[in-house]
Amino acid sequence: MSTSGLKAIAPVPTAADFLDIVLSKTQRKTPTVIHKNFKISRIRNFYMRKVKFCQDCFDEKLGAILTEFPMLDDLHPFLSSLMNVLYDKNHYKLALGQLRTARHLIDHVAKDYCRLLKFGDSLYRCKQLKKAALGRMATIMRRQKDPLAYLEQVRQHISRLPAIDPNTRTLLVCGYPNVGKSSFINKVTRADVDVQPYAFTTKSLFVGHLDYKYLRWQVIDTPGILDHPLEEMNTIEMQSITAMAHLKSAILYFMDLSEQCGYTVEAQCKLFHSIKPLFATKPTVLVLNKIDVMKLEELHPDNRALVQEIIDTEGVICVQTSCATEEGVMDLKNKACDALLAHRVDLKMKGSKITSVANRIHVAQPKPRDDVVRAPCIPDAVKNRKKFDKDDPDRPRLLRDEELEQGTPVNKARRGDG
Ligand SMILES: Nc1nc2c(ncn2[C@@H]2O[C@H](COP(=O)(O)OP(=O)(O)OP(=O)(O)O)[C@@H](O)[C@H]2O)c(=O)[nH]1
Ligand SMILES: [Mg+2]
Repeated sequence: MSTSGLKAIAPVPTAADFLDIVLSKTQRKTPTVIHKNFKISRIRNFYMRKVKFCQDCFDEKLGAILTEFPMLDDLHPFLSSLMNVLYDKNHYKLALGQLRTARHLIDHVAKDYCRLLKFGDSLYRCKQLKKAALGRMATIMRRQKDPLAYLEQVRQHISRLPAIDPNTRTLLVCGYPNVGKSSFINKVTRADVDVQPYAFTTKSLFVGHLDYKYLRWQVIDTPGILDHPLEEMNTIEMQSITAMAHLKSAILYFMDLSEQCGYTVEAQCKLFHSIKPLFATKPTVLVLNKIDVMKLEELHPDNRALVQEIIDTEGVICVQTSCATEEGVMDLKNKACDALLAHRVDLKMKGSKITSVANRIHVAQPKPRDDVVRAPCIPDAVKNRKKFDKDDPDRPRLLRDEELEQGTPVNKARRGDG
């Protein structure tokens, strides 16, 4: 199914369906024959059993929902942050909280009425008590209409989320709208993201995969973002920000120097500086796209200085590409992957794991124990050995020499069958 860490969730019924299911199950699965001449203890038990069974059903079904929907705090920071952006953390927690309360209330109703049923003195009284108990449980459940409907919407949306694995090697493609981000991911992966000549074509995260150095890489296409404060960003832009902030990845910041995208080079440079803090510790590639239209060298000097300033930033790699002619596209892929690999090795060298490995390695370095010179000893026989030289008259004769003189293979001649 979808995102690793977000497992498939069973459909959430509406409040009305929920009630129907539980009440009809109670009716089907509990005894139906009762008579007023039965012993009163039997009558009481008959109704108590119905109340208890009904409560168990509610408990089980609500419990299933509560365990299936993930607790945001247990998820990978990227996933919990993405869920917050898409579904609003407070709303989500509130909905689950309401169901938890409902389960609790239903439990209490059942307990209260079972206690009353113990003192029921006639079939009629007991039946009335059972009816009241089920009625009150139903009322509680009917009030869960909104949280149930909301959770069902969330569930459907989660099932359509792209399968992003927050723990694998990732290239994250970002930048202003309309600069060619989706065109790139379509070129290097088998993803088929919509490409259109207008801004905000991509409205959610997309994922594609590629192979490089026998490893599997995930490439994430993000919606374009504009340069404005975080508070003013909409849900579409916030998905990009979330990915940049929480995914360990290489950042591919796309720019369109031709300004065909509808945004100035200056604005695109400003956005880079604004969002830079989000990926300060990640390998960053500045991608100058659409070089079939405009190259860095052809740019107006003012703009060029702005771009150069980014290129000169420490740790930024610059690649010029064109998704139209495919020039530089593979180069970009390779450089980005290599940068991320190098970065991951760096991290491992700094991490705590390296010390536990280093502890098990001992490099011996011999120290001189006295001043005696211990020269290497080479036997005379070895020293006096002469290098084989074909033209040396004193060299040992070989079988091959005999062969050449006689004109027949020596072995055959000796055997006499030549
Ligand atoms: N000339 C030229 N046009 C390109 C190049 N790359 C992309 N385009 C065009 O630019 C337009 C936008 O491309 P997209 O890939 O949709 O851009 P995007 O960055 O994904 O845009 P959003 O999804 O809106 O953020 C399309 O019309 C592409 O054909 C390029 O290298 N050269
Ligand atoms: Mg796009």
